[in-house]
Amino acid sequence: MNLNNTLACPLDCFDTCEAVLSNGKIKGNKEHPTTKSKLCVNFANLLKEDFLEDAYISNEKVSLDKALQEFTSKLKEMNPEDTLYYKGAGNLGVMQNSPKVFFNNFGSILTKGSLCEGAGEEGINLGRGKNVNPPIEKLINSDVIIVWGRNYSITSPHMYELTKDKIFITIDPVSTPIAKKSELHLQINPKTDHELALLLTRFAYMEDMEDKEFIEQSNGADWFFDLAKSRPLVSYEQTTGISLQEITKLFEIIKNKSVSILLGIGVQKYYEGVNITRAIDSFAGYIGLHNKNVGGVWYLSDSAYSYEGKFSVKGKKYVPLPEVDFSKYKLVFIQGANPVVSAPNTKRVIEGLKNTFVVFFGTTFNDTCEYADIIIPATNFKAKKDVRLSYGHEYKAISYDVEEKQKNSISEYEFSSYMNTQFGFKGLVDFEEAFDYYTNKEFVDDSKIEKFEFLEELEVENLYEQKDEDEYYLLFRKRKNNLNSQFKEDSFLYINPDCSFEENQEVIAKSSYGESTFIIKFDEDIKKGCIVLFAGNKKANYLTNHKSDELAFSAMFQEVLIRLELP
Ligand SMILES: Nc1nc2c(c(=O)[nH]1)N[C@H]1C(S)=C(S)[C@@H](COP(=O)(O)OP(=O)(O)OC[C@H]3O[C@@H](n4cnc5c(=O)[nH]c(N)nc54)[C@H](O)[C@@H]3O)O[C@H]1N2
Ligand SMILES: Nc1nc2c(c(=O)[nH]1)N[C@H]1C(S)=C(S)[C@@H](COP(=O)(O)OP(=O)(O)OC[C@H]3O[C@@H](n4cnc5c(=O)[nH]c(N)nc54)[C@H](O)[C@@H]3O)O[C@H]1N2
Ligand code: SF4
Ligand SMILES: [Mo]
Repeated sequence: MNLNNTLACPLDCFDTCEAVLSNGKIKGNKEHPTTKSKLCVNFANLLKEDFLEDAYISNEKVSLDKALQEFTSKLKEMNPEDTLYYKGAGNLGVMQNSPKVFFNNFGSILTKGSLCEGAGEEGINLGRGKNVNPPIEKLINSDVIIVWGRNYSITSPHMYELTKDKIFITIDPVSTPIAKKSELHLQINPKTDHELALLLTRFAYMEDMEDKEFIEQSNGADWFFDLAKSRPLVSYEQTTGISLQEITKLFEIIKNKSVSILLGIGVQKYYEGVNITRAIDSFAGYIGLHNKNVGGVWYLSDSAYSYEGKFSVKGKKYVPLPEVDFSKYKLVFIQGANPVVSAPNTKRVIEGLKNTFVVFFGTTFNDTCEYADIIIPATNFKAKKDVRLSYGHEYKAISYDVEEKQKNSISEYEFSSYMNTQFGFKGLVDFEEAFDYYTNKEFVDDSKIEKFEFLEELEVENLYEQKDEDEYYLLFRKRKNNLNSQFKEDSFLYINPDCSFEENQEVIAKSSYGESTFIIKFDEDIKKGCIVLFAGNKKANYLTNHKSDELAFSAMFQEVLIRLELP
């Protein structure tokens, strides 16, 4: 294999596929351990993407140099504290982190927390002391895979391909494609996963399935078990929507089997998302899934855990990402993000962007560009070298520049170097040094948990207690044909046909944060009482809350109830 013709898929996705350019064609690299087969629709869409070829100042096309000069002089007028650096997940290559070094040198406000996996990550951290997945071999070798709040076959199709012959159990309010392939589907009520984890823990005890050795070496298992004992078993049936017969069936399936849990972001998009996730990981600890030769729990792991951060900074001031109020700054720099669609509380986001000077740095003209005063085109992934680490498994993907960059574009690294020079700041770590480091650093298995800390206290404000009969839970899912707000979105509102509305009818959806109109589509796979919107739906976030969760500065897109009305 020619070593310098691979391409890493830059998209925010568990699989972190590697492509290869051969005979002028870009296709999946069969030699990459997790990619193997062909790439997905989103990658195909990315190859066809209309990348920005011009810079803009106040909607006028200008050269890249002009835009950079304008930005530099604008920034020179600013008090650093009045500027914000906002980075999204448009490209997950490690070099994307280089602009943060410049903005930190300058003294801009940075963001902390996440719109994505943050609450769950903190839940895992609090139990394990880190968020590292076991090697994927342990997943491939397990007998049973419990898919918990994750749309497994859609959001990680290549990982799924490696494990498709397993016995699956799915825990999800929606009958997802993986739920349909499962031996057992627990169609749980939203935001009751912590209760299910406690119920399962009770059953595990009754079935003599606790891992005494692991419990002995950990802290707090007694407290955790007390939490599980604190309610009568049958009371969980009503709240979780899952019968004790179904739980019995689950234990029949996993008894004497090696078990893995694939945890997704569905369980943690709530105010108490940290502790809900921690309850699940504690159940896993209780039955001994951690630190074994086979099986374990996989979440969206900290992909850079064992790496030195070549571009890491210690900022002076951070704001929580979901809560960003753009209007508070005189200038905001938005890189690789589309907050007009992806951030919570769209009305607030748009008002904020209208009241500040917006600089957008990205590859495409997205919804956020409508509010940009300066647009700086970023070089597309085929024309810049980078390395992608994976949050799904331990294999990385390497990208070489196999194409000329689009005109008037600049890579993130070049941009940062340019800006550092303009301001006389010290340079970045050498590009080739960073690239070689990330490319060549060998995998070390850091997943062993030294001392597990079980969840000892749990207080959750239950949505089911707040919900009126005519209100709906709001669920979000990722979709096969788009990647968050990238590529063509699906703007319908999906609901179980057993409702008082008609298909194709227009409805106004209202929450306490805002409202928006949608066209209804029926879907029997959705649990009654829930509505589903796909991530990337341009109107979705008119309904969502911009406050952070309890502990992790993470967004809580599903901490909301919806009323539907006719216009
Ligand atoms: N094709 C495609 N792939 C993607 C993406 C994409 O947009 N498109 N996005 C990427 C990104 S950014 C991420 S973060 C990952 C996310 O990957 P996943 O974690 O698989 O994300 P979702 O599709 O949101 O799946 C969440 C699942 O949780 C369910 N769910 C919702 N609420 C609850 C609940 O309260 N309890 C339980 N048990 N389940 C619940 C939903 O019905 C849904 O099936 O996927 C990545 N991969
Ligand atoms: N309601 C609701 N909202 C959600 C979600 C949900 O499930 N429901 N999911 C959340 C999740 S999990 C995530 S991860 C976020 C994602 O939200 P964002 O981080 O905003 O990501 P995208 O919407 O994919 O927008 C990425 C943009 O990055 C730009 N881009 C692409 N490649 C490059 C590049 O190489 N360089 C630069 N500079 N720019 C590039 C493109 O212009 C693209 O428009 O959305 C969150 N928002
Ligand atoms: S499955 Fe994910 S990583 Fe692989 S090509 Fe598609 S978007 Fe990229
Ligand atoms: Mo995400």
